[in-house]
Amino acid sequence: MTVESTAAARKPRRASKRTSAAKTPQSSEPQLVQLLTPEGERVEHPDYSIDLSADELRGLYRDMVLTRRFDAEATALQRQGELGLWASLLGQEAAQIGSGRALRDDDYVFPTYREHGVAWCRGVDPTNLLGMFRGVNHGGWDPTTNNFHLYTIVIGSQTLHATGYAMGVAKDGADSAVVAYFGDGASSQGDVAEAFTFSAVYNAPVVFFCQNNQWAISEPTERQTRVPLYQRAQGYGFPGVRVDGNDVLACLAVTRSALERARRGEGPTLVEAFTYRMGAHTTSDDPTKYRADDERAAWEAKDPILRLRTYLEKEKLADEAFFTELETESETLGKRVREVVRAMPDPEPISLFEHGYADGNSLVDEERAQFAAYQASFADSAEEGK
Ligand SMILES: Cc1ncc(C[n+]2csc(CCOP(=O)(O)OP(=O)(O)O)c2C)c(N)n1
Ligand SMILES: [Mg+2]
Repeated sequence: MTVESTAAARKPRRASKRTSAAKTPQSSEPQLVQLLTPEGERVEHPDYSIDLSADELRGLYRDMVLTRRFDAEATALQRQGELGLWASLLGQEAAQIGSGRALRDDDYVFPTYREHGVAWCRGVDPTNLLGMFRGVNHGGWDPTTNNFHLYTIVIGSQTLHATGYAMGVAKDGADSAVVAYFGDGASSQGDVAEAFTFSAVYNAPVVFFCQNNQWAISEPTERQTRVPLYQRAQGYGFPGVRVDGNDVLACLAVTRSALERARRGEGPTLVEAFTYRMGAHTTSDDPTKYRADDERAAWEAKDPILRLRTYLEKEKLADEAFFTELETESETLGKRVREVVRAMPDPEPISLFEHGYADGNSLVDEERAQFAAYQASFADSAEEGK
């Protein structure tokens, strides 16, 4: 590092309201892998090709629309007090559906807290995602049913879980692969660096899928890295690729290729899906405090759903009836989500102690007993007050 760059790195700089014109390493270079432009034009890439039927293309569109509809419903439910918190995926549908649809059933996924589109692809009922955000359970689904691990909030830790799991897959001699999802902010965590090292030296069949949505709460990506994120992989000895994260076709093709590489025993790949968090970090966040409106407007022009719709319409791969039926299906989904969430019963407080250990634990048993006594003490005092 030069003296100048060290000084620049140390110089305190508040994350100012960034405009779309801001010069960052990410915006100036390099080329993204792209198969569908923001204008809905199909383009070819020398290393990644894809040939999908009209049915498959409509399927990807449907996945993205329904995921966005579910996400909007969850945000509304939080605003109505039905959920404690919600982390929206708005804008990241292509990154999640493209990568999610590249997976085989026997592959295993380690998500963050924002992977609602991937959960959809894994066949997790969307209503199951909401229990944790309503505060009625610690997860809401059995990870072994859909090979989709529970949401992980401790930033970056799931990359280590994924690496360990992938090392186990390799030892079992299976040809399935593992995907670890994480964000641009998570890329600064020590856990991610350790996961990169271990997966590389053990040649683990894992794909690191980083959704660079430009922000880690209020910190822009230029506070996470001096080089484009995908280039980090080079230092660990495995390939990295940057894909247009708003292009569902490119995300599918690139993830498929990385998964195949992992299955062939050639080790990890880092995929950087270059995308944008259109909404707030969570419903507790107010992005108007730290980012400029024109930035969001610039990304709206690259909307992942709109560009596929333009392509489908232009190529006459979907007719009006398809879009109308999908709208009806979306509304039915929204209604079902609302009804199921509102009917979720409050748990017994003592159930807090469940699921920590598969075979029980004496300390947890002791804590459970203490808590039971504490609860009983309320009943006693109510009795005494009579
Ligand atoms: C170890 C740890 N440190 C800090 C936090 C608080 N935190 C929650 S989300 C977040 C930002 C993560 O940003 P990024 O990895 O870019 O993912 P995104 O939320 O943008 O999808 C932080 C710092 C946490 N949950 N865990
Ligand atoms: Mg981020």
